[in-house]
Amino acid sequence: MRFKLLSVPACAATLALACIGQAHAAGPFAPAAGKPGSTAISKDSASFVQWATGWENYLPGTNVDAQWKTPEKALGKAQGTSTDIVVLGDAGRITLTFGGSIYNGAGADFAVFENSFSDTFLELAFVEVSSNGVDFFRFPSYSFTPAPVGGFGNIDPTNIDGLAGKYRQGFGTPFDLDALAGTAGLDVDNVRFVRIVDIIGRGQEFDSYPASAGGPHAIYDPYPTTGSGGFDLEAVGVIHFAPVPEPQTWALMGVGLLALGAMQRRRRRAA
Ligand SMILES: [Ca+2]
Ligand SMILES: [Ca+2]
Repeated sequence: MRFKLLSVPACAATLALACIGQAHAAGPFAPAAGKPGSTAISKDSASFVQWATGWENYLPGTNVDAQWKTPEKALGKAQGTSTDIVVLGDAGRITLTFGGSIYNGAGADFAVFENSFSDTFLELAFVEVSSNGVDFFRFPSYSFTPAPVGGFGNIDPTNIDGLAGKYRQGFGTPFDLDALAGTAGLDVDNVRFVRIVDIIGRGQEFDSYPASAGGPHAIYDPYPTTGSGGFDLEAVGVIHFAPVPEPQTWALMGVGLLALGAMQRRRRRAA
């Protein structure tokens, strides 16, 4: 389950049962894939009806070797492997498109797949969405990891919410557009762009934890990493999808209609 913002500071009280139930968990959020209460969604889930079909504005950050800079690897179904990825690098980013719109149905609307080989070596990224391709809006996120973790460090997924990279390869981190409902400039029933923004993770990016409760928190993830530094994007799967014809499809249809009209005019003249 996904904890609401107001529930977070109340972990000791209203969530006491949940906390006791996860005696070894450090944080209040959903645990690793396969554990009770996890929000991870398998790449093979029937809930996925579409995968990313296009990309734009791939802007890799530092610490990425050339072999990992193939943005097409983020398209199509998640493979659950370590190598079917485009690497964002430190502070890198990419925008994905879907041949239609993601809409805000019940529960999670899409999920982001990373290639982590374990439940705790987690490289994180912000997730942003846009209806018009210009104005992007970031999902609220929470990071309770208390201190920097080093290049081969581990973080506990129960300390992470609202960030891509929470789960190991083969399992998507879900995002529910409901979290952004009412945002001026965003139509949550017509999201056509998803942008993934790497978090460097040495403490200069911050979560959405409210100042009134002592936030925001610095976000930590394994740093430094090299070669395939930063977020490794494998796929984005869509759960609530409305296909719309791409501009080139409309153009083809227009050409077809014109040709049809010309044929009919020729037939009428011949008759
Ligand atoms: Ca939703
Ligand atoms: Ca990072």
